[in-house]
Amino acid sequence: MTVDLFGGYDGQPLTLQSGALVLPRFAESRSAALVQAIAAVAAVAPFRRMETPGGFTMSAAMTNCGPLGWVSDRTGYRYQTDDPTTGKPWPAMLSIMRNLAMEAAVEAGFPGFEPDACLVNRYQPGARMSLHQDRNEQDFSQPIVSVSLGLSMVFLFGGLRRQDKTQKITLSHGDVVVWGGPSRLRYHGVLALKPGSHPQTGACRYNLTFRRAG
Ligand code: MD3
Ligand code: FE
Repeated sequence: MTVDLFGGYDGQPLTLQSGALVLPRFAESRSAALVQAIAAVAAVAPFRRMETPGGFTMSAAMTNCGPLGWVSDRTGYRYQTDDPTTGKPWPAMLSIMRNLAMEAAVEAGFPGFEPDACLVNRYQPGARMSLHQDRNEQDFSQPIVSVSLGLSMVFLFGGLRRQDKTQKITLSHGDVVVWGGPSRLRYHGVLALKPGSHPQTGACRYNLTFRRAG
């Protein structure tokens, strides 16, 4: 896709591996509104650092919006309709978020994608995410769409086994990636965020991941 001068998106899609498509700066023209939407979500469902089943506290802070939200605690990983911190349903997925995810999925050849969960990760300096698979969702034929905002971070993209070789990719403000097909279950993670400052997000990076969880 090419959009006019003011639409913003000018990057050429880049295939990392079969099913994994980077849309450089696809979200850039909407980034200020997306950062505002994150603040609105966090005003209802605050960012929190979740505990893992193994008893560690994750270094990234998280919240969710949409009908389902991803949670982790000592009993495991799952999606649920209510925020365990507030006892209330997760806030709605704002249309600016959902529309972006659906448009990116169309670009990548997944026209039926209708996300029911948006996990919002917030990384401050030193925060990271170790190599893992996303497999708490019901239907692996549906992709995951990720949106990076703020500071850049080095992303690790591996194979279907934890020990497979990983590829390093820098993901920057406004970049969108669609992870589907044969890449849907690849291992992935992010290296520790380096200190810095971004005009829209300050000292952090946000990552939105849109999922069809239920
Ligand atoms: C590849 N988040 O929330 S986004 C996660 O930057 C997660 O916050 C990272 O991994 C972040 O689960 C990476 C990129 C991403 C998301 C989901 C994937 C890559 C993926 C699912 C399958 C394969
Ligand atoms: Fe993941």
